[in-house]
Amino acid sequence: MRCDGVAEDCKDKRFGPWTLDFDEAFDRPFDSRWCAHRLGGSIDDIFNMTHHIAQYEEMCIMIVRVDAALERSQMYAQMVETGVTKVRSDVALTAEEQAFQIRIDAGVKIEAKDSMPENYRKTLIRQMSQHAHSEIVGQLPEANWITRAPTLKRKAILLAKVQDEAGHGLYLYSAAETLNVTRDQMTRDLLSGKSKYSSIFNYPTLTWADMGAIGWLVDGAAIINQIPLCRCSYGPYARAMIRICKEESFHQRQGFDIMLSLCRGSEKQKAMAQDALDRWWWPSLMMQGPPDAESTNSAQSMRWKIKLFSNDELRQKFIDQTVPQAEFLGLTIPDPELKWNEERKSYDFGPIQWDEFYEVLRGNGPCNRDRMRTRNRDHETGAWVREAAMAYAEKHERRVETTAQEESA
Ligand code: FAQ
Repeated sequence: MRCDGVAEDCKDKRFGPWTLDFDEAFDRPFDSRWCAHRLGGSIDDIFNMTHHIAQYEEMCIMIVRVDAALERSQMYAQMVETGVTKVRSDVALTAEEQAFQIRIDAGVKIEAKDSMPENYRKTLIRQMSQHAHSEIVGQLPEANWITRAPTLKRKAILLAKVQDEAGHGLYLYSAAETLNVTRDQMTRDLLSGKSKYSSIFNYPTLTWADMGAIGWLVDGAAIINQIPLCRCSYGPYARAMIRICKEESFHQRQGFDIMLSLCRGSEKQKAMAQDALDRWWWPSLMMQGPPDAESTNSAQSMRWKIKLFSNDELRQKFIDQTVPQAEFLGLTIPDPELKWNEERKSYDFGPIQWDEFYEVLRGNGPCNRDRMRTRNRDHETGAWVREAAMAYAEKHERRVETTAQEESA
């Protein structure tokens, strides 16, 4: 995938038109010399670059870190008691489970037809279907603004982004289907409320600035979580995530671009951007899941390398990446306790309102009921599309059969 652009709103005007080849970028660790060459600046310039490559750098750096973490994660394989969830020690595993764990520890990708412990399969179905549902329900808050986008260009971009999210849902449902669950079943579980989707999509989009905040913060948090998933142990999930991450990276940048335009606009526009940041900041931090001490699935998922980083590690990473971006925009993160910690080389931050998160998970967020009502309504009104697709598939199959019979006659 190639991307061309003009660094019109770059801090450093020396960066003229640029082109990035994300396929190429993905295959290599971060290399400032290569970046300088690709972007036509000097190596020193690379470090002065603003958001145009921030996400790209982030991707490359994370890939390198994931490699390191893969080695580091051996220590989770030793873990028996995490404080909340018990992970069985090697001796408590059956011979098949031990053999499976050895393959995982060796970094072997598990494929659909490989034998796997039933709980590994169930954990993947749970996480992947929740992930797919998040992409599908995640279209609703932004779709709300397609008809009210301020310019034709913004409308086209938003429309394309929302379509991308639908596509991500489809890749993920397809990847989950390799685990012997049907898409119909996963859809039924979403519509009945049995299956979860990300808490973040239960918040309302009140102004156009929310489109900026969602792209910048929500897609930004999603990427931090999803880049490591490109290296997760289940092959079909990992491969689906590679393409998704490439697209999410553009989504994040388009959100940042909206915020930048607002922040460089009138006082009123900048106030809109600040208001959106104020409302989306804390819910974005909650996206990475409960604190490690309360995360029921993390220990086992990390042992199986479905998750490569803990919820708290990803949250910290998101904060460390986003604070400088907020500073560049001239916006204030709504956290009086946010402070750089020189010793940890990370930001300290204030307490997260976990009660609010659990209320949203219980179905009591600002938009839970509305989202489920809309999703159910859309599923019903879309029945004719599914019926037409089925009728076409049957007709096509009959034609193929008839042609085959005619040819053999
Ligand atoms: N919302 O034990 P853990 C996107 C549940 S995609 C709701 O830590 P786990 C793209 C969790 O399911 C965003 N529920 O769980 C986009 C579990 O309940 P369960 C979605 C949550 O699985 C952008 C319980 O709490 N991304 O945004 C949440 O190890 C813009 C205990 O938690 C993914 O799904 C939450 N935030 O870790 C689209 C990525 N957090 O199932 C449109 C893949 C936790 O036992 C517009 N998923 N819970 O009943 C993951 O990486 C993991 O599932 C975590 C949670 C990290 C989300």
